Amino acid sequence: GNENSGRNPLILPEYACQRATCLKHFNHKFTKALEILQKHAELRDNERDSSRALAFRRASCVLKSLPFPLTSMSQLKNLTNIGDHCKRVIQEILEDGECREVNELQDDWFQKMVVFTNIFGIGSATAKKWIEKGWSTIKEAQEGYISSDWRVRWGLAFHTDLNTPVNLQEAQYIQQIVRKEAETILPGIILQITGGFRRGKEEGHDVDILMTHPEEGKEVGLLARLLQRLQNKGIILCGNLEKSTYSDEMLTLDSKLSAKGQLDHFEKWLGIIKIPHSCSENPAMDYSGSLSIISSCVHKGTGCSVDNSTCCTASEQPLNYQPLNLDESLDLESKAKKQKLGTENEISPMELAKLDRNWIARRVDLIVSPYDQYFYALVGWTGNKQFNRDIRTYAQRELGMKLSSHGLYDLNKNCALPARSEKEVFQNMKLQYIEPWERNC
Ligand code: DGT
Ligand code: MG
Repeated sequence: GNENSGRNPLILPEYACQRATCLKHFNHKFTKALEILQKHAELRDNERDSSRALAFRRASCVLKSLPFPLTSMSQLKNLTNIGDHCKRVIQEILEDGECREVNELQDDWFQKMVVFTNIFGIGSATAKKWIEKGWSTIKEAQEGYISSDWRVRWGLAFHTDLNTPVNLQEAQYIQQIVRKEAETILPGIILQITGGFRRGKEEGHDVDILMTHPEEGKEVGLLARLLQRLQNKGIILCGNLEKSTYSDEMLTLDSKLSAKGQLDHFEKWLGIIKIPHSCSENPAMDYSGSLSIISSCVHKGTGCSVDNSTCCTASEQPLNYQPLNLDESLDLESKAKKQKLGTENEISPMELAKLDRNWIARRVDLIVSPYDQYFYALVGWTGNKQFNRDIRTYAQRELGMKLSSHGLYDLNKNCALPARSEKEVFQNMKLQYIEPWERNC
């Protein structure tokens, strides 16, 4: 073949959305180090650090795409996105097998920050305050911190559960429960696991499920009804239903949807559910019986619950999901009565976590998209985050288009570009199709 391509396989396209980046690659030694630098910069959390964090991530992403293990600095010559700082780190690892700066970064402060920011609902600002107070363990935070945020109350209480990675079988089990209930409410529904599992990861920190229906408008009201059913089954521990805030002008205007932002305006539920311990042994089995047994106690949040509007454990906000039809309203009424009777049994998340139990708490995100936005939503919710950043930047800089999870807008021609498949999303941006498992930047 072409002499140049044989000898010089080192020219990679600039954007990650133009090349494959897989979970398995040849340069973990280097990418792990660069990602520690990235993480450290993220945790310090100021403006200068966040652009440094991105630079480390971009360099790491390039090395993940290399089709061979890096053995000499000269191999980096034609590669973009690898700055001087990254080069120094790579060189040191090539020479000494490790990098002193990276080793020294992983100090006490870093370790504590990682532990604390891994708690659901805790960001680097709170984590820093805890460290300033002299806290270094989850236990200290559990005993000393009173939060008005339901995520933090449950995140602290169920820290052990939520920090045990979700495996593929658990993800499939959760998908199966959600699918069964969703199909009962809305036959013909399309439902897809997205996030890391769709990219081929075997473990994750949560399960992301995206839903739509091919008939426009049918998806409206689905999520509230679905949550009501899941709640009646006793599966839901807590969560927050966000209404859709989308309107068409957001395709062009909204900075929340920019290359930097990962946010969107879909109706979604972020929460915690419980699944049987045993489900990863046999995900095909129907555990609905055992789940209703598990669900027989009612839970109550701890701390000052000033954010009732966003909290929805069975006892904190029994009427959160506003069912649409009469049947379910009746159902709700009897449920509310039952809950009144059961108030003596209410226990806090912390007490609930300490019970001898046959279930484990899992983080779940449920997202509903209208069908005409679905394939853009699918790309956005498959990620990963760095892939999203890159493909959005590419669209903006190279095409003058605005990409988000809601669609693609051509800023020159002033029109939206619809897509009826994920492949069309890529075609619309003049990109070769990149498979989900090649989006692990
Ligand atoms: P994991 O769960 O640790 O295995 O990692 P991922 O890659 O599944 O990350 P996750 O669960 O935080 O989010 C799934 C993907 O969805 C992620 O690649 C970026 C995207 N994403 C996360 N949150 C939002 C959001 O609020 N809006 C949009 N459009 N995308 C989001
Ligand atoms: Mg995920």
